[in-house]
Amino acid sequence: MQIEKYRIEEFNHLHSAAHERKFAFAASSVKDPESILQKLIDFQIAIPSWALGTGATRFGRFSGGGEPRSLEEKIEDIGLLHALNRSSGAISLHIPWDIPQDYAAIKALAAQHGLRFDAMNSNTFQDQPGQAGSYKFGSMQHVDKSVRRQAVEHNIDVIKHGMALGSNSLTVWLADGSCFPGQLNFRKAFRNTLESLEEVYAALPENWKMYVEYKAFEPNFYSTTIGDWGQSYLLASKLGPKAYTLVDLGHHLPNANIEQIVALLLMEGKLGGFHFNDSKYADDDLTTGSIKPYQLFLIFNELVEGMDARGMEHATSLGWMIDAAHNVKDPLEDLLQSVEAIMLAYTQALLVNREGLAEAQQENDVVRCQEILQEAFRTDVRPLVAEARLRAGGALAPLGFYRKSRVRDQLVQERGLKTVASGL
Ligand SMILES: [Mn+2]
Repeated sequence: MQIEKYRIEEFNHLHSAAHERKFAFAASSVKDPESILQKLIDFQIAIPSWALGTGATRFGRFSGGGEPRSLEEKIEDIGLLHALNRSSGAISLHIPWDIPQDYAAIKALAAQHGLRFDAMNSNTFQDQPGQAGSYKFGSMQHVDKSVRRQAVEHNIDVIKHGMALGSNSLTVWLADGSCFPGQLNFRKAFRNTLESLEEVYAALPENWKMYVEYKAFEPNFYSTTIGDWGQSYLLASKLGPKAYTLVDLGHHLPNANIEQIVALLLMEGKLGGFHFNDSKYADDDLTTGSIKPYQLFLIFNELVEGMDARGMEHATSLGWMIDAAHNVKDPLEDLLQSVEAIMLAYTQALLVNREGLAEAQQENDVVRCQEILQEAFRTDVRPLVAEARLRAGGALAPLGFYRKSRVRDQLVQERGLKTVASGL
């Protein structure tokens, strides 16, 4: 389905008086609202193709109706999101779940919805039908060279799919590790992984980036071969200038100071991109901003400060992606909430009084430091985000529009009630 522009305009018209009042107030209390609005209009977050169906736990999956049954329908779903919020203008594909049959047709469909192809994701954490070697004991770390070779070739394949679609980055997340002490020689596993990644790196086109994602644990529970930002940073540094660390918010041990990790990686020019989600315990893949919105703000605070210090473009110099999928929400509503939370945290970070903060830090005025950060965090920036969306042609309230126009009911009518999104 497509959402006609006039329906969004009608909806916005109904809400415009209330919005204008709120926006006038919000704009009057911030410095240079026009430049903030432009930054918000430019900022786009890639939607992962695997987040459009209801996610699952190890215990069960409760599929909703009207889920996308093909890559084409996944692109249509992201098109719906982007039509409503104008901030979801990219898709991150997972191979082999989303191998296009016809590149030109898929590119044309994406372009029709205003979407570009963000990072491509490889998969060596599952065995695929007909595959020669098994990843049961790892992929790029594997003791058997032929399994490592298979993993390398798969990643090179993913790069080729990405080149055909106009993507320019590859995200590598490895489930490699061990479940029991003694199972693995850590040094050999790391060296094998480096050697495998070097072969993939050598196949990267000139303008491509490689993101090396880390994760503390799961599916392996004793050791993970790329388990933290140090291991990822080490690999990215050894690989070369096209390799970067990717930070997934859910991939840390409890209470890790993610904002500090972000600040240091940025300082070293090795932060590549993000997988946004939220969590209470570990890799819970919950809606971004649903549990720890202050942490999300603190991360954006470091991002804005660090990118400005290096003269980086906020919108384009890092990869911004969501990586979440869970069991109980309509996936499209969940993604609308996630994108909104990211935009709010970004806006609040833009409001931080940088000079005041630097001065207070210099004077060890701890109280003032906290006041400055929380002044920005507690500002209601929703009217600013809504205004940016309005100017970009989106809906003043994307979730409100989605529910009022019964988008999910229409998707169920089109696709059926018993659908299971392909892939995850
Ligand atoms: Mn991730």
